[in-house]
Amino acid sequence: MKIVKAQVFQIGLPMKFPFTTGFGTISARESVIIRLETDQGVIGWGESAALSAPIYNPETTQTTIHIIKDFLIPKLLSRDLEIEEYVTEINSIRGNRIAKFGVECALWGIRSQLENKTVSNLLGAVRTEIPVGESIGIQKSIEDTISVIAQKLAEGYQRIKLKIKPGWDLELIKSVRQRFPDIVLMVDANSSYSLKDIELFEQLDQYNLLMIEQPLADDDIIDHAQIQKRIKTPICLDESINSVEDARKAIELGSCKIINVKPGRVGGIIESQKINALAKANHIPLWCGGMLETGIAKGYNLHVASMSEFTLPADSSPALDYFFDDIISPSMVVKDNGTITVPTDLGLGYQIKEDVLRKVTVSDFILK
Ligand code: OSB
Ligand code: MG
Repeated sequence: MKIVKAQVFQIGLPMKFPFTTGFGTISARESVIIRLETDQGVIGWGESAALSAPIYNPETTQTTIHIIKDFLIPKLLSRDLEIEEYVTEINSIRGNRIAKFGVECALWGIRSQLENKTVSNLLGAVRTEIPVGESIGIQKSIEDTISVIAQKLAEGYQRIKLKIKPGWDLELIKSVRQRFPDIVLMVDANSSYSLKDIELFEQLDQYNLLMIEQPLADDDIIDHAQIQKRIKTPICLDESINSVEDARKAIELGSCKIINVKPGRVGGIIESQKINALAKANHIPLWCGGMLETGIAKGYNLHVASMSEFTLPADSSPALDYFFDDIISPSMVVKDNGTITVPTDLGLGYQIKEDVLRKVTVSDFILK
């Protein structure tokens, strides 16, 4: 496919409520939307949804724009590359995986239309409905948390993930378990603890948690293995896994029993496919994470989550849960059975509401 035009939009979305985690609070969301066009006029959309500040991983809105504009798009323009060739080409660019993912998604959107198959089918989908869970940020009180949980269970979500940080952990989980003894419950620490906190994790081990996500440093796979040895609850890695190679090493070291695959964090759909194959060979369950993206990145995430090893509920709340505007149509819906249907249309699988995109665009540019 020959890309002859790229347009990049920096967008700003106010949030309905602030989202607080161990790394800080997100109260407005920036993101970067990519539109690629081929010489035949086929259009593909993608999204690079780094946070505004490098508090989750090292990328930011501005670094993704820089990398997309100065390194990724120039590799594509007016050449005739298949997605696999593009991915090989950009191997020489280190890191910056969320930036790479956004561009790769737009290429998959185009391939889907050229081959007349949904992205999910191109990936060898095994499921048409993705089970979903809700990720609940740090609230003002345990009582508030309990009422948000009750609301999300009523909306059909299959599992509840609570963000924890030092001082907002054991009491919280104890109270939530008393109130909801049987729900599928997990915690995400977003790297806010160290090995000195091992006793806390030993205590959390009694609450029948589905998993403990990323308790230790964002770049660690050594100390996590120490914790995993001491507890039955599976450790799940998020921030620490940036590639299939990271995943292989973490599995070999025993650093985790579950992996949260965020296709953006690992740098693309092809990398996610490789992690799916690795997980299959090693019997490691996967699930697709999210990071408050718009429906564009979340849409591709649904296609990724249709692959075989993504057996655990995804973080895939519809954008309208967090934002006042939705860029895609139709909006995603969580059905009563706690799933979201994988879109069956070609490309992203949803239409882009270009009027809404224009409304939320802060700046944009075109490369030809
Ligand atoms: O660690 O999973 C995370 C949001 C921003 C950054 C990191 C994370 C999150 C979430 C929200 O937990 C998940 C979602 O998009 O539903
Ligand atoms: Mg996480």
